[in-house]
Order: sequence, then C-alpha cells, then structure tokens
Amino acid sequence: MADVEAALDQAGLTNPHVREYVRYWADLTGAERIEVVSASDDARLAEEALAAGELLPAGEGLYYSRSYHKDTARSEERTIVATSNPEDAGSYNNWRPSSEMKPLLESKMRGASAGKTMYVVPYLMAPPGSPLEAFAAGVELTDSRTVVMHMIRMARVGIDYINELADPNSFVRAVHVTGDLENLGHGTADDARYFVTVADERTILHFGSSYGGNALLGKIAHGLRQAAYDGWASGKFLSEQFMLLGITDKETGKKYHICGGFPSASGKTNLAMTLAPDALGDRYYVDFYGDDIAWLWVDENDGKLYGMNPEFGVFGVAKDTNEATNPTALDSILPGSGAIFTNIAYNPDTQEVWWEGKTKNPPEDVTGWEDWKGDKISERAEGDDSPWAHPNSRFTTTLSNVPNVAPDFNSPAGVPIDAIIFGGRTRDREPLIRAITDLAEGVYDGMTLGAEATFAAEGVDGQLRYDPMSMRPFMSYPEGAYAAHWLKIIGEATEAPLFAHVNWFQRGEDGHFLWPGYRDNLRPLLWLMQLKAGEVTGRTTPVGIIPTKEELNLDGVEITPEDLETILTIDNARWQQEIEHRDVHLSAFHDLPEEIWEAHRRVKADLEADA
Ligand code: GTP
Ligand code: SPV
Ligand code: MN
Repeated sequence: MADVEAALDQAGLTNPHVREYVRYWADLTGAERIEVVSASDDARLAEEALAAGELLPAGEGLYYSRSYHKDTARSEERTIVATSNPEDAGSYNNWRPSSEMKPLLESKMRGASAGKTMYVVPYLMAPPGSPLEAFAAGVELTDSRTVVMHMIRMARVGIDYINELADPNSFVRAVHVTGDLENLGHGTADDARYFVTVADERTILHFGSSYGGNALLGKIAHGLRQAAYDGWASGKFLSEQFMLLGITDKETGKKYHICGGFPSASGKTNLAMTLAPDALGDRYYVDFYGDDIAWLWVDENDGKLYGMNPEFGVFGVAKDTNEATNPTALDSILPGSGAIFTNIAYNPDTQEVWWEGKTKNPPEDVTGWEDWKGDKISERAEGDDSPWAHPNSRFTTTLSNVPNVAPDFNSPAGVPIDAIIFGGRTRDREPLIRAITDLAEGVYDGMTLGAEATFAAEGVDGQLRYDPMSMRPFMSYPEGAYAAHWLKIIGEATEAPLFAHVNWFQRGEDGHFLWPGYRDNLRPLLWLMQLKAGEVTGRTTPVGIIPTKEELNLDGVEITPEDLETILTIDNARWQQEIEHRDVHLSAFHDLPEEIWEAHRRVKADLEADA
C-alpha cells in the first residue's frame, strides 16, 4: 500500500480536504504509489514515459502515443450525469441517481489501480484571479502517466491552486481509473466503461478509458459538464462548447470578440486559430483565445457580457490540418513545443508523423511507416485503403505555443463578447451566415442547432442530428432549464450580443464544398461586425438577416456565381420541412420557456408568409 501521508507531505500538499480525498481513493483503488504532480515535472515525466514505451519520440520535444484501438473517442452512451434529484433528468444527459452510480463506480474502481502509481494532479480551469475561480479548481487522480502529461498541457497544473483556495473544500473531485482496457466489453451488453459526473457533489468518476475527454477530466467533464451544472445551480454563468476569437481592424483600431459553438469536429479549432485571408491580412488580424470551451458571465459593475477560455491548451483534430487550412496549428506543434500526437500515423525509423490531409498524398516511400494501430503500411493487404491516421486522431499543445494566441489570453477579466455564433456540418439549407438580433430567437437557434454526426464520438458519420448549442454530449441539466438559464444570463447584459448561424459545409450535388472555408470564414464574420456597427443592412429573411453579394468582401475568393447564390439563399421549402422536425425536437424538452416557443412560431409563420 502507498504511504499517502509521506507523499503528500513531501509535495507540500497541505489542504486537509484534498488530503482526505486522496487518502480515500488511494485506499479504494489500491494504488501502490502516490505522486503529486506540478507542471514543472513535465520533462521528468516525459523521460519516464519514453523509457516505459508509453510515449514514442516524434522529433525533438515531440511525443507520439497510441490509445487502445477500441478507445479512440468519447462514448456518449457510456457517459452519465448523476445527481440525487430525478428532476435533473433531461433528454441528453443520461441522468441516473447518484445513489446507484457511486457504489457502482466504486465497485469498478476498487483495487483497479493495484501495482500502479496514482498521480495527484491539482489544476485550475480559469486564468488565476478570474471572477469564476471558485468554480475552477479541481484535483484529478489518475493512474496514467500519459494522461498527466496531457493535463499539464490542457490545464494549469500545480499545488498552489489547491493549497490556497478561498474555500479549501471547494474543488472538483475528479477520479480517473484506466481499467483493464482489453477486457471492458466495448460496445457489448457487458460494457464495463462508465464516465459519470456526480454533478450535485462536484465529483467525476471515469472508469475504462485513457483517451481524450474520457480521461483528461479537467477538460470536458469538469470544464463543460460540471461547470454548466455549477453555472446553472449558482445562477452565475454559462459554460459552453464554444471557441473564442478576437478580430482587430488595424485601420480603425477596433477589436471585436466572437464566441460560438459548432458540434465536435466541425471547425472550432480551425476558426479560432485562423489567419486573415491574404487579401485582407493588411487590415485584419485574428487573435486566438480558445477552441473548445468558453465560460460566459455578466460583469456586475459594467453590465457587459464577458467570456474566457478555462483551458490552457488545445486538443485539436489532426485530419486536414495543413499549411493552407491551419498554418498556426502547424506552428504550434513544431519541434520543441512539447506537443503530443495521438493515433496518427508514425514512422519509428525517422520519428516522423503523418495524418490524412497533412499533405495531399501519404509519404511515397512507406518504409518504416505504421498506421495508428501500429500495423506496418508495407504489409497492408492489396486494396486496403483504410486511413493511416484515426479520423479522430489529435494533437495536444499549450495555448502559448499558438503563434496568434491573444496577448491577454491569460487575463482574469476575460473579454467582452460582441457576437455568439452557432454552426455545424450541414450539406444544404443553412446559408453561409444569417444574423439574429432577437435574444429569444438567438437562443432558439442554438437550441435547434443540428448537424451531421462526426467521428469525435463513437457512431456514424454523415447522419443529421440535433445538438443544442453544440452541447448535446455535455448537457448536465434539462434542456428547458438550460434555455431559461441562457435567457436569464444573456438577458442581464446591458448590451445584448448579436447572434448568428454560420455554415461552411454546404455541398453541391457532386459533393464539393460550395464555400472555400477555413481562412475565408473570416469574411462572413467581418460582415457580421459591420452589421452590428450599422455599416451594412443585409437582407431580412424569415430566418435572419443574410448578406447581399455586394456586402460580403470577396477579394481573392474563388467561388462560382452559382455557388455564391446558393449559399446566400433561403430554400423556403426545405426550411418548412425543417420546422416540422423542430416541432418534434423541441417537444421532447420539458419546461421549455414560452419565449422559445414564441420564437419558433414566429419563424414558422414568417416562412409560411414568405413561401
Ligand atoms: P472538437 O475538438 O472535436 O470539439 O472539434 P472542432 O470543432 O474544434 O473541430 P476542428 O476545428 O478541429 O475541425 C474538424 C474538421 O473540420 C477538420 O478535419 C477540419 O479540417 C475540418 N474543417 C474545419 N473548418 C472547415 C471549413 O471551413 N471547411 C471545411 N470544408 N472543413 C473544415
Ligand atoms: C470533443 O469531442 O468535442 C473534443 C474532444 O473536444 S474530447 O475532449 O475528447 O471530448
Ligand atoms: Mn470539443
């Protein structure tokens, strides 16, 4: 058995509540050793991980890891929100009673870390000094060294964050036990994996994975699920799967901040890190704040809506990341950055890495190359053209490695929010951008966000599904209450943000994308800011204001007049069909605020009148 007291004393971990928590779980999981971690331990941990073969070298100061081949994405069916109140059950949160879940998870975790080290990872999901700091502290316990190294990149990690808490008992208890990955019955009736957030006890219990959000508990389990619940329970803030960026107009000196949600693997990282297209680069500059989570609140003093990214790093989709689509992401994973790659293709001879879309074609000389599972490309059966990298393979790097990270990304004050955008992969119907000026209609638009499924969660690609506010996998309380909480928080702001719905993914009949996307996505956002400033008026439609062709700055864009026409047109018949689906979708939510229903009926009536 581990000598818990000695390990905590040696690390100088003095918070008595944290000590008690560590003692309890060390005893239950049967870990052999306890090690308290700070960010400064990273180099030593990397050496140990390389020596143990948990990580492989991928160039100077770069690391490669593989997860178990059935453990490559979040599992939504195995993710559960538990509380003691059955009224917390919503459509998407997989609610279960905590009285059932806690004993179950304890039974799964009992003795499951025998022979292993239990790492104690104290972290903060906020810039220090943030007005939301009280909700940001946590201590992850994990039996995986690779998970620790990811946490050091993705969150602020160190014991001071929990020794010096204003309320020493106010931290999220986040327990991760990997389990015996090869014997967990993935996808069978006996699936042993459970990813549980006991929201009203601020306790996270994840068993049976070492991948991404399943295992780095500061990120989505705390940063999204727990924080959304805390924001609602306290009445103080929103926590959303949102990116956050700044746009500076160098000519006028004005700076705008936009945040917004797209479902997983739908372009948040690419948009937030974007550079202005070459033709506009002299005038506009984009600052990167965050790519996956934003916490939003109204400042009591000035009444404005503020936003901040609680994370410290990026866990970005690798596929299609290249010099043209996302040059800043490539710069953030250069030698020396400390980046960790997971589940991409790897060449142990040369320590090179590759993923689909990194270059147009895979390396021509396949000598040494292995796919994400570790199988040699040279030994592939004839005609095997399965991807070299897993479609949900990722890179992990800290925010400060991103060349266009905002100079004030660490500022506790956050940034004032000018606009909130929603978007997703939608092959038709959704135009390039439509602006919404009314709060209830904006929240309604978020609640009816629908997109094609992606590979970020286990499941099928290409199928349309609703994903309210891009929070479907992270919803921790009922959708009706969620909409009401949005109306309350944003309604308290003295200046309402502008809402908009964007879509970079409309396709032609032959499957080609109608809009070039990526860096050109800045153009519709610039139009949105001009609309807010009253410099353009757009064209009013039943589903929002859309730009005229003349208003959109298209200098240097390659798009045919027909494609442009399509992405700036409302297909009334398709929209009326969609409204029928929305009727069913919204009816599943109990206690949906009347304002949302009114917005729905208004849009429906306007579409009928416009047909
Ligand atoms: P999570 O980290 O899973 O929450 O995803 P994300 O929303 O941050 O997704 P990300 O930005 O990493 O994009 C996922 C995929 O969408 C990548 O393969 C991108 O290349 C692709 N993508 C992003 N922006 C665009 C775009 O404007 N057009 C097209 N066609 N593809 C895009
Ligand atoms: C997502 O799936 O939306 C992610 C990756 O951002 S994970 O942290 O694994 O959830
Ligand atoms: Mn995400």
